[in-house]
Amino acid sequence: MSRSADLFTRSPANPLLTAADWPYPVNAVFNPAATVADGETVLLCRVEDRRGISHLTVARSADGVSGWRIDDRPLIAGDPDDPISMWGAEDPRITRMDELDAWLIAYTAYGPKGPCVALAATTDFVKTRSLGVALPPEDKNACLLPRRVNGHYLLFHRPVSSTSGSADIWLSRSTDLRAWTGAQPVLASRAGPWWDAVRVGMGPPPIETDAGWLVVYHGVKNMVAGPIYRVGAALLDRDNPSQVLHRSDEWLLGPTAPYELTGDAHTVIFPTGLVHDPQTDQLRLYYGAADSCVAMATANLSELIDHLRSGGSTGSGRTR
Ligand code: BMA
Repeated sequence: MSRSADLFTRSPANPLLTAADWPYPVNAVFNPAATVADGETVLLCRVEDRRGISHLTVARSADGVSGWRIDDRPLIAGDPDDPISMWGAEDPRITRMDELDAWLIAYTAYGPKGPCVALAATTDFVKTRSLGVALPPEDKNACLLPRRVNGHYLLFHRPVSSTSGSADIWLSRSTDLRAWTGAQPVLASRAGPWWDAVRVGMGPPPIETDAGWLVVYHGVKNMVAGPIYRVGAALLDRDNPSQVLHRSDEWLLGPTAPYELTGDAHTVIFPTGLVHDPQTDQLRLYYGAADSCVAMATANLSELIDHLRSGGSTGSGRTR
């Protein structure tokens, strides 16, 4: 069995994108959604402007590592007159939906009402069609599965309980991508000293494999010096994705590189984009580092699945 610490390898080109690369003045570039379109890697980056408000801008690259071409304007931004999004758009995830011949973007719309889940569709990453608010505050870290399961579109999301304060991964169902019902808990934060005890949230949209849906998620532990955001993984049942088959006990990637340790938020790896190359079986995990820049790490999909099946804990981890 591979050791959990050896599964991911950081790109030698990290950080891939920083504020200094941007074609207009910005404070930070991080938490990128990722997909492949027309043979190119497309990242939809969270860009924090010099007011502190975030929008989402596209960067494209032939190899997913270098030669980035960055749009000179946002693809998605908040509306200064709308209390739902006047504080910006954050933390997107992109799902390719073959059934719709489109990409669906789930992102956090932020305003005085709190963060909520918004959806938009695009066919070209030049213009989008808003599908509105999917889930009201406080909810974020949402992403869609790339296909329907038992006739339903499935949206993973992370509501926060106002009574217990728990912040766990749930899923909801829809037949029209507008009305979301049948919410069910999927994966809970653990407890006590665990690395994912305080909060968990879905990372990129899960990837379908023979062993189940591969989930990459972030977990948070609070330290005296502040929170640490790390990366874990799990496998969900293909036909019933609220069922956790395996979950990594150890984190698979934690902040150790200088660009992950220091930035606007120290000690943060926030995974939001995942691309699989079936030819090489390589996974590219794109993540925000220290809320300041975009970085990437690679892994082998089969090795990751073997690791989860042989060494991950079984069961939902619903410890609260
Ligand atoms: C989360 C989100 C992310 C951010 C992370 C670390 O709550 O707001 O956008 O990257 O915190 O600060």
